Amino acid sequence: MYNSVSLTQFILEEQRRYSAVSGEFTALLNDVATACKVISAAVNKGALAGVLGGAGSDNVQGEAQKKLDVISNDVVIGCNEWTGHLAALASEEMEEIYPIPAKYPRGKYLLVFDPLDGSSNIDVNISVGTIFSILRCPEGVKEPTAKDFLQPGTQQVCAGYALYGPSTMLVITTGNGVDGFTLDQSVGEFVLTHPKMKIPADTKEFAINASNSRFWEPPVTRYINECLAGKTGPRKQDFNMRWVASMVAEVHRILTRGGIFLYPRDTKDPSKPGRLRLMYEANPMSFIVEQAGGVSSTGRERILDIQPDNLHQRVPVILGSKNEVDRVIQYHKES
Ligand code: AFP
Repeated sequence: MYNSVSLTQFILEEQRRYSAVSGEFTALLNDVATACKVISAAVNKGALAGVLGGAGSDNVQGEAQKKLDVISNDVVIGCNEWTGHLAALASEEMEEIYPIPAKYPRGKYLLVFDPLDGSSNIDVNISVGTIFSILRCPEGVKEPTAKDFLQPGTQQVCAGYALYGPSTMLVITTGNGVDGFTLDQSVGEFVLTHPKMKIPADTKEFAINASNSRFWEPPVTRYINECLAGKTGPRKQDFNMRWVASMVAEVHRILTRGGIFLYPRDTKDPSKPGRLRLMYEANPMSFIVEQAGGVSSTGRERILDIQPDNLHQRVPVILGSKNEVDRVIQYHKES
């Protein structure tokens, strides 16, 4: 007998424990998990399925799309548009929202997602992932528009990511802690392997794209310089640096063993207040990080409190182990 706790069993039991979680939500989460399994299979086949390389198009951010960006976007839509649980979807890869077509029933939830985060890593066979956030469609809205998605991160019903690494994992929160599931390829089920993930408050590991250092603001330069000074500096301890260029992989490492991740505000492109997108990168990851005991901030404010004004808006992100993120926030205050 298979006696591990599957994702389906886990969310059904959560649903029974917390009446706020409806059967419709449980079914939606299962549909999202199915999409992640399909994407995982495509990522895993790689060159064998001819899915590597560019798609020959740009997304709304002006970034060159990879074939797998486009495939993953289609998979998430394909697994969710007919189920009756969603009113609309929005994605990094689509300029406009995708209302559920009239031929299908519309549900009460909105799904925002980055179908394949870190996709510059695909062709070099390094971990990538899918990030998602589930919101409620505002009461009484029959024809959702982009405005209905513009809810602060505190309103998220659920957030999660799938990590396509040496193993495929799904990590989710519905506001009752963070739980991690590993895909058992032999039976096609996500199995609970990392219950109640917690981020240690202290860390000696930081992640930042140091090639941007000349564009950083003084509080970030101060923090990183102190880390680099190691034992001989004011922190009196050595630090280690990591940069995967895949936020899913960085956040997963931090959930597993602690750390701090920074994509801070910089002066590289004055039109962009940060690199990462609020609705489908920063918000879901901040919900997860906070639920695991960590902190997530722009340096000036809590990310989950930001009132979005645009579906594709960018924000600075500093998240991870509480004591380190609090220190960076303090440096911003002192600056
Ligand atoms: P994509 O989703 O467009 O691949 O971007 C990945 C990402 O948003 C995030 O996952 C990384 O932390 C960051 O970009 C990497 O940025 P650099 O190119 O500056 O390393």
